[in-house]
Amino acid sequence: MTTDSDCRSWFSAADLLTQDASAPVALLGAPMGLGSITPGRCDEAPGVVRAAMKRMSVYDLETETDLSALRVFDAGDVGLGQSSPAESLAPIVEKLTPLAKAHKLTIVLGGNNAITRPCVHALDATLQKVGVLTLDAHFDLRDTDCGLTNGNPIQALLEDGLPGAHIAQIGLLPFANTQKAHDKAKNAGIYVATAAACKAQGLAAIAANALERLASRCDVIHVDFDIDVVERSAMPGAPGARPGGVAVQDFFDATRLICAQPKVRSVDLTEFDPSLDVAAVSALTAARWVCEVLAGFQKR
Ligand SMILES: [Mn+2]
Repeated sequence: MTTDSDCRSWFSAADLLTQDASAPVALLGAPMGLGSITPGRCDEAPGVVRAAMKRMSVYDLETETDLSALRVFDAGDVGLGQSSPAESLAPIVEKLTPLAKAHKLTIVLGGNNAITRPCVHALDATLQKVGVLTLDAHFDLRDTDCGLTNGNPIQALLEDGLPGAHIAQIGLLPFANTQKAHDKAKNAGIYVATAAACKAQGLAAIAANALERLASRCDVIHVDFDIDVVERSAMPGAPGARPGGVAVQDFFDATRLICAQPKVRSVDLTEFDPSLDVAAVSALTAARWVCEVLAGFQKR
């Protein structure tokens, strides 16, 4: 048997992970489980996604893209224990800030959506030079008077001082958001594109518009991929996913386009709850998302 025989196994996306900190891309788990409006096990997602990466090859035959030369520094998981979203800000920022400085792109595996606020703080402590793009069925603009949850990271960022004009939100769904949240987005000057607009014009085209707008105003960009933006029939493992969400292929295409933009310095994947998954549909979607992030990065 030759050493490169693929009769029993192949070089997988998980084999791109390395302990060599000089790799251009970093990966960090942020297993935030508490503070979710729908209690669940999003804390299990980083381990499940890493395991599912073993089931992905590193070759995309459709575009003849080969990721085998790329390496990803696996920085492990932030030890969050039973920390609340408020308590998790400091440990995530502490771990992520040096990674985001040292690497051209850092992938953060949540965790629920409450990790997005610390991710943005890690990229720019001043919040004046950073842009935020969300692919999400929800605005995440719920009030913060009851505390920080996975339903208010964008509201919390606005209150922290992030300019609304530095925020773009795409993939929003009807009957999944309040009029109050919509009004907040309008009043803050947030760029908004509904799921219907993303279907009509193409999610990737909308993402390109949103990114261009952010790139013209900001030095660095964080992208929150809340996996509940995907149509629920293709995303059983996200409590907030709903029928009518974006198609999973559009999600993949948009991910690759977004991650080709050099100002995108960090991305997060949130709201994957492995305890809800069916037939590994969501785990394999999350693993493919990692591959698409890397394929986009390699186009830079
Ligand atoms: Mn969300």
